[in-house]
Amino acid sequence: MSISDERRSQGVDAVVVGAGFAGLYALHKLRSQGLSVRVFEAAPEVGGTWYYNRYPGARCDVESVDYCYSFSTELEQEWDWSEKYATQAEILRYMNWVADRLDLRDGITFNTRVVTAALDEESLRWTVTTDTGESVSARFCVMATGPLSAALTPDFPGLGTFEGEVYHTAHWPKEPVDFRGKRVAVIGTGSSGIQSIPIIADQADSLVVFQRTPNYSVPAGNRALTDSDIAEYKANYAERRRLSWRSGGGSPHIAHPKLTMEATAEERRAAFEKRWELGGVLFSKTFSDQMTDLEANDEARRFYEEKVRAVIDDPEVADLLIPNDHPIGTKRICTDTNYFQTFNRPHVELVSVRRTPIQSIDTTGITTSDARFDVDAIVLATGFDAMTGALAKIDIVGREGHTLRDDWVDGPRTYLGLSVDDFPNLFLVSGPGAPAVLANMVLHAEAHVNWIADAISYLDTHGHTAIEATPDAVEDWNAELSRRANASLFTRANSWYMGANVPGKPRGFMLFIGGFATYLDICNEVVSAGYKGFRLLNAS
Ligand code: N01
Repeated sequence: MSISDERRSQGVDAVVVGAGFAGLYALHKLRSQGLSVRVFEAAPEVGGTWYYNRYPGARCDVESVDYCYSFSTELEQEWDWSEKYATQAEILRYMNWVADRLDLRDGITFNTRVVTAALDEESLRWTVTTDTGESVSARFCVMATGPLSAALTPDFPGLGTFEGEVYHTAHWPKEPVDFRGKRVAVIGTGSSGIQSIPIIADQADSLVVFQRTPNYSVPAGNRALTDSDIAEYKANYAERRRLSWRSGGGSPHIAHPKLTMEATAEERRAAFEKRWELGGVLFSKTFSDQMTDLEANDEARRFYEEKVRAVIDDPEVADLLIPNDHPIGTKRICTDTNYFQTFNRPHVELVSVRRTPIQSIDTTGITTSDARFDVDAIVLATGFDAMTGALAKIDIVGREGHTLRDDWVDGPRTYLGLSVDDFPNLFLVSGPGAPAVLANMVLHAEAHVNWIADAISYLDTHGHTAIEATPDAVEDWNAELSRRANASLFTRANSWYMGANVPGKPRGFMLFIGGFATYLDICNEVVSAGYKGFRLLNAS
């Protein structure tokens, strides 16, 4: 069912861009406050990045029981997760179920991409236009566009001439892809590559993996959840969520009580071993100082190296697969099932494009500086223009014709990752400057949407039209982000957190690394202090 033509022409209280986790919750939350809301979604269905990233092996690296909405006990109790780490398909089923359960579909216009959002400085309203020719006036714009939604395809010379199949992990087709009997190349060894490579290897006749930077990857330890697991997590959900909301990363992880080097060698080993057996990305948080103290980080890195070397047959291949150019955890640790073991298989080859760069792609294959690889299919697991890419695709025009894209030409600047000076009533969900991808993105989206919804209520209760970050608050927040990042090891990696994966993108750490709970405390303090750092405006 679509929204009536009458309502379309009237304009709405809020436009939400994107129907992923953040957009769906924004629609539900703002509607429940009595606001009229239109959501625009470029895809034909809900899901956001989980709609598109349907590559083989795609799963979330946050446990399924944590990576789902916490705002409704009914949703928590009614949905049963089948595995510790949910597949993309299960997450998408969950999101569709939520959309139906909360009657959200009639608020979403699918197959429609927002192309511009322009501020009228007098009325302080936004006009949003779409690629289908719609134009909607809204008081609030909520950009639920996702930090990892703008796929990045490097400019390999000749890629367009390749006559075989080309896939990007972040735009995987809906129809099943069958690699049986085929020679396949995968370019990229981030989370997407590392998850898909073992499965593609199972199917393909031959697989060649082009790796630029080796990545740290920890076995997921995935498993089916039993009935008793499900009963237990449901019985304890409230406590699990309480811990998550007070945690550093939005899931109920508690680091070892000692600092790394305060622990004895035996305690350290036991702690790493325990965390390794639990599996996954939280290995980087075994001890609380792993991301700030290089000596501590080295201890974790050495343990890691020992584990990984033990499963790779060829020591020279192991040398190539084990990172030596960045501390462990300074790029997001990947979570895998049999990734390193895949390189023991006779039909799988690893090529370091650091040593032998890709020079060109032609109709039948890939040429590096010292070899030629004829292939039938190329899989680009080359990641995203993260944090800013999706926003930069929209012409967002604020005061005096300033575009967000131009204002961010030297790197994104926000207040709290939520708001930008010169763009009143435009809210970012999980924008640059927030913990965003360093936290559980579902709880993070809830936190941001709740903050936005409360701000809107505050404006209405106090008779204001709009809220806008001050330039000073934005400057101070950016300085705070840098101060915190520079005191950590994060800036030592050429990561997408730093914008380093996109040629020409300004370098700078784009996230708040002080932890999820600390960040939420700061956001609450801002509110308690009467929206400190914001101007509250009235339309002329
Ligand atoms: O992308 P990435 P991703 N020539 O940027 C390489 C989340 N996620 O889609 O490292 C050759 O990490 C690039 O090399 P380098 C998660 O937060 C989560 O895998 O830049 N190679 C890298 O190896 C994750 O961190 C899940 O030197 C090129 C790869 O492509 C984020 O999304 C699953 C290249 C890109 O890796 C992004 O992950 C998937 C070039 N020109 C994603 N350009 C889970 O929850 C790039 N590369 C488990």
